[in-house]
Amino acid sequence: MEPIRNMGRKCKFFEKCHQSAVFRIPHSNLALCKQHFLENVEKRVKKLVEKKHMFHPNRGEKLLIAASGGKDSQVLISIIKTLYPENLDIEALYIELGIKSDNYSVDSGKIAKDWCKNFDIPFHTLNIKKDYGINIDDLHNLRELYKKSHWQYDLQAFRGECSYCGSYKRYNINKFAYEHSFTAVATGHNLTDEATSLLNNFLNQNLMFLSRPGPKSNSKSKFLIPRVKPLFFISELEITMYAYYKNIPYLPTECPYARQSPVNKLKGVLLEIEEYRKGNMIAYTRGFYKKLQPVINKAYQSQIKPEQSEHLCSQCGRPTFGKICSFCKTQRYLHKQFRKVDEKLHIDLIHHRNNNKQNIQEIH
Ligand code: Q46
Ligand code: ZN
Ligand code: ZN
Repeated sequence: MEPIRNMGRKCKFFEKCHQSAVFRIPHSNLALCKQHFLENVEKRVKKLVEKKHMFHPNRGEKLLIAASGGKDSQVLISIIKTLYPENLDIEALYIELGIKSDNYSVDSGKIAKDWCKNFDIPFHTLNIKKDYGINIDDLHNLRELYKKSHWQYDLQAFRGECSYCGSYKRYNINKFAYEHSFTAVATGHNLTDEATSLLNNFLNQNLMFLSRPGPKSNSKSKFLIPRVKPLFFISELEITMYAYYKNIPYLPTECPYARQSPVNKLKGVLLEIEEYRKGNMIAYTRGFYKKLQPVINKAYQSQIKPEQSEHLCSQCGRPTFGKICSFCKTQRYLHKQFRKVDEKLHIDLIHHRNNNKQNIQEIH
């Protein structure tokens, strides 16, 4: 979708509307006025929710929304409450990541909380520093220390703040949803994010990620609560404009670590392609999930050996293919790294000598 520069154009909504058009949807080349643009976005979200059976009102289902204070989750909350004002039990979970730069975590938590309060949505917060002794700033400080200390091996093994952050969020949102009997978890992932991660997975030839279904997860494990992405086919620009026209508050500042993420550069490439191939992003994402994903999924499933079938992690009790799940493995590894820094350089980056001693002992 692109903003229309020539404001003299009329809305093309079934030729019935005589308002000035404000946007053109690239894949249908439809120019729409503000009201019909908002309705168009809501209609497309509703269609996907129903087609994929993401959640249903009046069936006693409990939906957990992953709230971040960013535009995607703020718009998601607004659209869901517009489409399903009642008869759907909704709560929100905010993960406090401990990002201090620009007051990022504090401000985003406040915006998310206020927005939920506006709709009477119960709001929960989970603080990763309290639960695991590490937050995202600690991880960033660890990376900076690797650089200064010329610990090349450790620096190369460091996956990046966003990768660790994503795993904290995924693991904890699912754990919370399971422990509190939610029937689905909704996240604000948009088309631009999805197309970008698709391209990234192509380039990395990551069969496991490429085999995953798009807008709704399909795990058969009772421990994994279905994850749904109602904004899957709504672009980032559409979401920004939806927020603008509906006066939806969101944190305008970007997370300081987003800029360093290599995936962010791929997003720039896709947006450039979109400039000269209008509608490319949605066509390529739709096409992939319709034609290629089923083939890749079949090929990937045939590679899984019987002994890789699902067990429960010996440490946290969550489902895993090994003895210990990847989240617990990562926790062990990270705590080991922080201890190494402490022992070699006498720098107690996460204060684990005092505050988190019990947590560390549990992990080791
Ligand atoms: S919050 Fe976390 Fe994002 Fe910040 S560290 Fe990266 S993943 S950019 S959505
Ligand atoms: Zn119109
Ligand atoms: Zn585990």
